[in-house]
Amino acid sequence: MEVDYIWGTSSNNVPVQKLEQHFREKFQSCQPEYYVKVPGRVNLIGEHVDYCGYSVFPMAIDQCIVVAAKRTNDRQTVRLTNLNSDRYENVSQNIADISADSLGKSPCWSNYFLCGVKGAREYINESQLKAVENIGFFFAVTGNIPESSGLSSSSALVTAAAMATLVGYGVQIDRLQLAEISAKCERYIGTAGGGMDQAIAVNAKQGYAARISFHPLAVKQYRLPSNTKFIVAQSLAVKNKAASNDFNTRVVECRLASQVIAKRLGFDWKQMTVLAALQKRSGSSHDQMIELVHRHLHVDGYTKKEVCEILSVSEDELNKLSLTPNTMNVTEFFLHQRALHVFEEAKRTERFCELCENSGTASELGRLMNDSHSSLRDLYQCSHPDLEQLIEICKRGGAYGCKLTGAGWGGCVVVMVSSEGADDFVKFVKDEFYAKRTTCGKSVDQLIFATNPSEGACMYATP
Ligand code: ADP
Ligand code: NG1
Ligand code: MG
Repeated sequence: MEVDYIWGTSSNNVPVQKLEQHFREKFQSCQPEYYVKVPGRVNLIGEHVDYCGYSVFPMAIDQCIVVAAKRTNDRQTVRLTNLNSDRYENVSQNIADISADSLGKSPCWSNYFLCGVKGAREYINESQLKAVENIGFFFAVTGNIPESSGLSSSSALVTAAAMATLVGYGVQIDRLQLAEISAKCERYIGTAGGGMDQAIAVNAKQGYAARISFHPLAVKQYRLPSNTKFIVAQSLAVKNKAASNDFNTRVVECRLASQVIAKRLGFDWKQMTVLAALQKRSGSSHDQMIELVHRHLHVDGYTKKEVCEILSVSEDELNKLSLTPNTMNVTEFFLHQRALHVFEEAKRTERFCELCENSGTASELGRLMNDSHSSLRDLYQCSHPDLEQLIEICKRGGAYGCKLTGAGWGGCVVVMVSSEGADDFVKFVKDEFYAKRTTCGKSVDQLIFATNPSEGACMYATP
């Protein structure tokens, strides 16, 4: 069938024919009307800074989520199925009843999808909503992005759902807007992400990595050094970001760091919800911000009581102004370490972009990736012992640079190697890391692979 032809048939691509067959089995022998495909991503540098307002530098990967879709007359009902039906249950949901409260209750797969459906509906205006009120959907989903591994399977799923819904409603949207609504609606699942994943998933261009900046969202495409390759390797430790408060604790620590420094500087601290806003308000360079961290934030953890005293607010006010529902019970906040990571990482990301623009060497770029990782491990404390072993092996294997990618606490590393040394490098890591572990039935080639910058989201209408 043509879809397979259009999207290629390499081992990295998803089984679209099987998806179509599954669609027909589940949905009364109907054929899909259209398909939407959204890729995962790997972030080369700029980790845990997007939600602070700083630029990031990701590229899309081949692995993706694919949704097969058809509009129905079944008034406002979404019927949702997954090719992997052992793992992901079928769901039938009235569209008008999707609420933020219900989505935030459980990070189950269908709730990620329904976040996207809700996001799409929030984007369209009253009269458009009226025009589509009799439309329901059949959706069948599959994907091959390793899950909960920092390659952004969640955002590919949410974005694909938003896009499939808008396509079905016949609503036009530009790519930057689609990225913004997808970032916003993924927050219904409970994670306070910054928008990198959805922005690259939608705006990636084959052959390019991208510098993504925020407020306003902007994307600039970059070629990567020609004599290098990027390898992605899984640590085999997984972490669902919405199932614990670790991710949101980091978001909140950065917010509190910004607000405490703002208060010390005599600014309106309630407005300073992200560190980049504080930097803009104070008109300082990255280095000057780093000095402010050393001057105004102590290294020991802050209790909630101490933060309240500094900001002169009650605990209830702090909950409302600065915390998320799942961080209100956190007892200790590490403001110095988190803010220091963010300002230094923002500076490294700028430098990485400059080097890419000005023929920087692979060693220079690799050093920045290594420094990023050390900071994520030591200041941001979001690594994992298994991932640290993998990093150590990658360094011994001759990497120019390597770091965890995505949120961390497990997941994947991204490694920069020389093009000619890539095969030997992969073999070395297979022997030293994967040969010594159980890989849960996964082929090693799925666990470590070279990746080229892929194209962003696309759709295909069946004839
Ligand atoms: P990631 O780093 O991959 O974005 P998250 O913890 O943010 O990890 O999200 C992972 C969740 O996304 C999974 O637990 C699952 O609910 C959902 N997901 C990812 N891929 C798929 C898929 N192919 N089918 C269904 N759900 C998926
Ligand atoms: P992953 O690990 O892919 O869920 C998360 C955030 C990003 C970014 C990175 C860390 C979401 C949807 N994604 O990615 O925005 O903050 O961590 O750089 O919250
Ligand atoms: Mg995610």
